[in-house]
Amino acid sequence: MADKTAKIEGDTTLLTSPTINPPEISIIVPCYNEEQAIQICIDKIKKVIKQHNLKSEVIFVNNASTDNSLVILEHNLSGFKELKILNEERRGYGSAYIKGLAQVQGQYICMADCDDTYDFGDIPLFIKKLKDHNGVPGADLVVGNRFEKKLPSGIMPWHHQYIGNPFLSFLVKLFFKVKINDIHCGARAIRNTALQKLDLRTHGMEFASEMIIKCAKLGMKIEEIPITYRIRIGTSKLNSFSDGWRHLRLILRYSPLISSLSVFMSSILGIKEK
Ligand SMILES: Nc1nc2c(ncn2[C@@H]2O[C@H](COP(=O)(O)OP(=O)(O)O)[C@@H](O)[C@H]2O)c(=O)[nH]1
Ligand SMILES: [Mg+2]
Repeated sequence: MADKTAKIEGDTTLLTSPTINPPEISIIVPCYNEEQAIQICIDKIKKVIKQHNLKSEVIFVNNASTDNSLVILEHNLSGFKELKILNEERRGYGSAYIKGLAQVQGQYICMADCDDTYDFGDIPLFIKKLKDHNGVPGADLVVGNRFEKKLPSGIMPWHHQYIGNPFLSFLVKLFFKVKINDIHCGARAIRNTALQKLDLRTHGMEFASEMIIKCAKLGMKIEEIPITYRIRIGTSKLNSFSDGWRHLRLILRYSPLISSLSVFMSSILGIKEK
């Protein structure tokens, strides 16, 4: 095990099997207490890599799990040469991604939850959308859309499916002129060159919105693809109200309407913009 361990900074240990250099694709998965689903996700990722001969690295960011997630991950190091494990002590979906995205080496980056809801078999579809075709540039960001295909009933709380998600997606479409219908979808892919321009900072679930909003504000090409969404294994880490509020607050903070209002109010009150 010792030769597979390299200290990289302060609180972080990077555990890795010998790397294949340089990967074209980075698959990154945040994980907080997902012991029931993690092995299934690992096996599905291995399968898609093998089937499509993907030149990839797979980064699991363990968010200080208190269950057996890390033990299961470490068991997989031998026999899975693409696997890397990062530990992030700071809790939060965004914290996990910020840690992982700082390490990616691939040209194309795929992201998905560690709960078996998303189909890792879709990775080649996401990559295809990112790549240029016959001189037509590919997308900078591709986001899955869970609502285009029929969802099994009860797959998510009704207030997420019919109120929270549509409302917040509507606001993002309205304010930032993006044609994305499922802004919270965790299955997405982004070009590394695009990622480098984003300076992503939020630590909670609102990270998902921040990525889309910043791409939109920079005029990047954003596309969506219909995906299959399955019933989650294990417990959801999403808190409807606090996470919903964090998304809304972020949308308002970046919205042109609110920033114009604050400039207007500042000018009325004689407050100088910094
Ligand atoms: N909420 C939360 N999720 C985390 C954290 N760290 C990693 N995650 C992972 O982020 C992903 C999204 O969370 P999930 O519970 O599936 O949210 P949902 O898909 O909106 O129900 C899962 O893979 C979690 O394991 C964390 O600190 N908080
Ligand atoms: Mg999930």
